[in-house]
Amino acid sequence: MLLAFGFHSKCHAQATVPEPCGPVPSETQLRLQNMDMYAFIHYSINTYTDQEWGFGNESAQLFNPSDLDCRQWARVCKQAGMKGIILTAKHHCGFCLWPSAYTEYSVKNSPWKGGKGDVVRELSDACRKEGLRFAVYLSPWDRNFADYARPEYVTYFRNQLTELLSNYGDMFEVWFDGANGGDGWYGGANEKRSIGGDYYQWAETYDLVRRLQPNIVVWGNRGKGFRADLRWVGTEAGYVGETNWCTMFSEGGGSLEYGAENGDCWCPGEVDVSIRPGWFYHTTEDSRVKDLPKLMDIYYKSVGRNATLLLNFPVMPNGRIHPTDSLNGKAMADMVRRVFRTNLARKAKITASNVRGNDKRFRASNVLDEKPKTYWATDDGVTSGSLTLDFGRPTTFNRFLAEEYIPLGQRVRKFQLEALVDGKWQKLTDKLVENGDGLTTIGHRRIICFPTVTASSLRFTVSDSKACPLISKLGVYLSPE
Ligand code: FUL
Repeated sequence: MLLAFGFHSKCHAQATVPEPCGPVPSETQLRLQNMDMYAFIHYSINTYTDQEWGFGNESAQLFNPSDLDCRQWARVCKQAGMKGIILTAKHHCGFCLWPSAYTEYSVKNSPWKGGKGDVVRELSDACRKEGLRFAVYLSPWDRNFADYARPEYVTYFRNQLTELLSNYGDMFEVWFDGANGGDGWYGGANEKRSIGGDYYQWAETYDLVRRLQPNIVVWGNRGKGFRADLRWVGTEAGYVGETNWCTMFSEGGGSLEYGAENGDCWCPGEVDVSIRPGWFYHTTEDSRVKDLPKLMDIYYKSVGRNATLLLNFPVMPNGRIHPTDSLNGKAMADMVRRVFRTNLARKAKITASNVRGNDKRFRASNVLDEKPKTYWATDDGVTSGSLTLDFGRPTTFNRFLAEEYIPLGQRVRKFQLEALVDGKWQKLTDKLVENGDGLTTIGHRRIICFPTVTASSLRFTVSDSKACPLISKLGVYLSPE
């Protein structure tokens, strides 16, 4: 035994685990990134006034759904593949969907359930029943509150945050919208107000959030020397840059669309987009609900580009989600399931150009074992390398997926894909990007769409990386065109 053991250790190098490269995600950021898709629900007084932004003087009496059903919202979102829901507990108009103790402008002064209702409660319960996670949007701007833009409002804002984060169970995210300041009702003052400097003292406000909900991710503003846990991607049209780093600069700078390769903090992008043109429900948009091809395009340009997808479903005045939104959301989830059900790479023989220390803990086949904690790695200082999948026979496909082991940082700058067709290597390009032959970042997940090809082998080459590449998954799929 002893002899055998000694022999063994001489023949097989024991490579060290790679060092982290640059900033790495926190546990809560990782958990959020693994959710892939979650829903927004926009619902407020706006739903009853056909507006996108209420002025703050609309009567609470207008809030009177005949058939409010949070269980329906949760089912619609679940069927659409969403893992959680973020509710507009308070939008810019200031109306609260829960009976806040700090204002009269809430459901408690509406006819719905005789003023005894609480939408935040009903939806948080429904989410739990459907196995979804729950979260809230609390607008920092409040066009109803008399003291908005004065120090008193910050206390009010934090009191409301405390109510929401204390009384409705675990939340996965809190969303602090950036729209802030301008005209509003402000308790009858009816004027223009603006805020300056660090009005909300975000550092303290974020501390409060984290004290109340240690496992939460904050979406929102940057303070001096720090950023929120997630970033806006600079558009609400449903895409992020094809190059997309999870890193940003905490002091500012870096691109919302592309991230910052040499950033000093982990701040992944979240693609927020509505299934309709508006965030709130408008009958006039019933024929403009995004359809399956558009939703798939959004999926590939968000989840497929190293971001999470936050897809909004507006609620109708009767208190339900429209059937078209529900059907189209479900069609997207069904298609995603169908496309990614069979990973053709799992049937292939895989070889690597370089395996870290020839140590089998870092072998090529780790990318096919469906275990997120195992990965293929090269030796330190080896910042390029390839994995070749030999299918053994002509195989037809049009989608490629790769994932980096991001707990040790995002590394890959550039990669290439080639297919062996009739004995010749052919380059595959990203058909969703103009000039898509230069494939760039991977991160948590990258999906490349290309015209259907029949090949006997596929070669994935990392051509440039910040440090030795760590790849935890490869996938090859055939999608209906
Ligand atoms: C924006 C807001 O002004 C919109 O009304 C909406 O809530 C969207 C998600 O964020 O900035």
